[in-house]
Amino acid sequence: MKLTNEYLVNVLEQVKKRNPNEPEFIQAVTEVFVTLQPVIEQRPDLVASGVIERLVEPERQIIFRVPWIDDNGNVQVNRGFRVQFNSAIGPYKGGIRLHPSVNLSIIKFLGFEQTFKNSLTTLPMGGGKGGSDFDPKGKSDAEIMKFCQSFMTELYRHIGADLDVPAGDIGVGAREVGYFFGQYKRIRNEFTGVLTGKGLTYGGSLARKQATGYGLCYYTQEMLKANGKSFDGQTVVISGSGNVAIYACEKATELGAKVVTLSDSNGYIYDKDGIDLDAVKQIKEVERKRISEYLKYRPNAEYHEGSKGVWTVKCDIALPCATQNELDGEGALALASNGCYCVSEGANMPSTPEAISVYFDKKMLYGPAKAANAGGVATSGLEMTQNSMRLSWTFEEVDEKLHAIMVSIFKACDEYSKAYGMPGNYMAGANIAGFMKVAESMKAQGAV
Ligand code: NDP
Ligand code: 2IT
Repeated sequence: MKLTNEYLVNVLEQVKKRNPNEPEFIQAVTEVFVTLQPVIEQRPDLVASGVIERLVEPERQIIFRVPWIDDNGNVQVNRGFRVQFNSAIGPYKGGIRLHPSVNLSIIKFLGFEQTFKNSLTTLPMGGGKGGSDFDPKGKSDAEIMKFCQSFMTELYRHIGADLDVPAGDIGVGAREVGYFFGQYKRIRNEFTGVLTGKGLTYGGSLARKQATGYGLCYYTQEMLKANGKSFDGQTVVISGSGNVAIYACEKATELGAKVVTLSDSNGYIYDKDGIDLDAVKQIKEVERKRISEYLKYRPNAEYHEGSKGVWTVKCDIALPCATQNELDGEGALALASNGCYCVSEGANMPSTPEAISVYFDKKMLYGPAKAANAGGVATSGLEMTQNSMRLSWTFEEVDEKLHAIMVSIFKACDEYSKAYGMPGNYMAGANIAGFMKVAESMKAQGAV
């Protein structure tokens, strides 16, 4: 699909002019605009109320210095970000990413997509995202704590349980959320549900850790079912070996699939007998080591340098769960030529536009990130609910709600794709369904 709608072409030109040097943000906006064309043609009222121009401009962007002292007594300085993108349907909500590649473009693309994703969850959450170019790799626990405390020493004044509720993303799990929470509580002198993904002893939700990976598989299962297929007996390739990848691997295996790969930024492992997840959890969650260590547990598995090679492994279903633009046109063609018929996204924007074109050309099933990985933030929403009620639900209760949400997200993608004349295009379905709720809310609240 091409962007031909004159109005959207003009707005996109403005976005490009106003945000030079932000390729990821422009990529995310372009994808959404292409799929919104039929809506714009039918809804001149949304154009008249300036919804589109407002949607692409964050409500607030905060950039700050994060100084901290390393273990050698040296001062280190990182850059911190929080982009509060859209609060039309609820308080800003979205993760914090700690990775050396973090910059404003990446945080803005993530915050923009989060707005649509959160809308799809059916829960009242706006869109936001934050992060820093801090690299957690090789840092001691004390350094991680000092960084997190310094980051929160500025961030605390911009967030709150009814204002903006951060959580984890790349490089941020329960350990970092714990340090953020402790510092927030100390400065504010207030114990509130200001972050999600917390530890279970102080307000965290059961099943939040599993939620993104499990949710990805629940969504994919619905998409497969609607197309006469299932996970049972299928070979699955997963990239990444972090929080999303691990629990996608666990659920896909439980649903009868054989997962044969995982990766990190250095390379990928191939285990033809199926990934031994206990070994992976030990390496990644306990020891925080590289995925190449897997061969110590399973000497018959293979390790290959270079993460992109993972897409050359023969499979039926691919679940990219590492990072943006990890799967390009060449990777998509390699998947297709090996018989892969389904790509469903655990990571945010893992497929380049060229890869997405291949999925459509080859008539593959494509589960877009905003829908397929929404289980994480949906369960964060459930954590907020539990915190507000000062109650906690059992694992089964949360998992059941997560499952129901993912089923309803697939249903929305399917119905909207059909209603706008693009049956089976779940990317368009997700973008339109997510957009409609936000757009109606923005129109109703006036030009704010
Ligand atoms: P983790 O930090 O737990 O794991 C990230 C994984 O991706 C690691 O294996 C990491 O390898 C790999 N990775 C990260 N950056 C790169 C890169 N530039 N090139 C190659 N590999 C890379 O993060 P999560 O599992 O939480 O997040 C994975 C993806 O899922 C991200 O896109 C995130 O935005 C998305 N997501 C996460 C949710 C959550 O709840 N956590 C919810 C929804 C989406 P290495 O160790 O070598 O860096
Ligand atoms: O991209 C995402 O949806 C997340 N990193 C989870 C955000 C959250 O608030 O749980």
